[in-house]
Amino acid sequence: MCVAMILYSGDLSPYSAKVRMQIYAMDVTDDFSFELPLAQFFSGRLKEVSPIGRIPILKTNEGLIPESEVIAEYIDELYPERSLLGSTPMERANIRVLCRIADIYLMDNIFLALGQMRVPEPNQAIIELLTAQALRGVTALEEHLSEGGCAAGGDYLTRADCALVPALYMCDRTLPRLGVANPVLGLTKTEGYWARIQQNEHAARIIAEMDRGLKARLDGTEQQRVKEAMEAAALTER
Ligand SMILES: N[C@@H](CCC(=O)N[C@@H](CS)C(=O)NCC(=O)O)C(=O)O
Repeated sequence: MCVAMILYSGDLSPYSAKVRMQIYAMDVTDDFSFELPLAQFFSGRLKEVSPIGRIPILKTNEGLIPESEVIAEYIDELYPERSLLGSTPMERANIRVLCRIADIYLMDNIFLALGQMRVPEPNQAIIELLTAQALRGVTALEEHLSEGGCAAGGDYLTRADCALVPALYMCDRTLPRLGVANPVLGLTKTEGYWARIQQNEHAARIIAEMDRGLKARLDGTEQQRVKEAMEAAALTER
């Protein structure tokens, strides 16, 4: 299978990082290119590309696919011999539960809470409501994670690892920026898993990309690139 697909994706976007890790782990990177339409993304005009207006978005020769979990399923189905979804119905159910914990209970809540860092007067009640939900998600993760090995057990990566690496990155490096300590600390299985999975080459690659994105956001490089992209877009629109 050789299809030229474009993944609209950002370094720091956890939902994008999840899909990139899957592509790296399935060893199908040559079939994809990775881009971010900076001017559209940062001016809230990504809806011109896809109605949901959020990354990741996968552009295939059949059309556009939004939503990281739907893209992940699509990629798994494109390369069934390399699928990262387990081999029995119960394994697949377990992997999907871990993916949902990562997405819905961790990433969604932390990502929404982060929005308060961009407003002039952050609302502490909103931050507390959302981070409490993330903490509850981590407690559930502790129960669902496998003891040792990868997230769903064994030594092989699954989509659960691809979703959990960016989610746990946010717990580790993002939540503290909101004044909340990493909730994973002290949870035996989750803390051990996070230490272990960072040694995996695909996880390490994603973490390095997210670090690069965080650095660019904090040191002003990202803002400068966005400004240049906006100026270039304004020139072509004239
Ligand atoms: N449920 C979506 C969430 C995607 C999402 O929120 N992406 C963020 C970047 S991490 C985004 O594009 N935000 C732009 C916005 O909120 O306007 C998915 O799983 O793909």
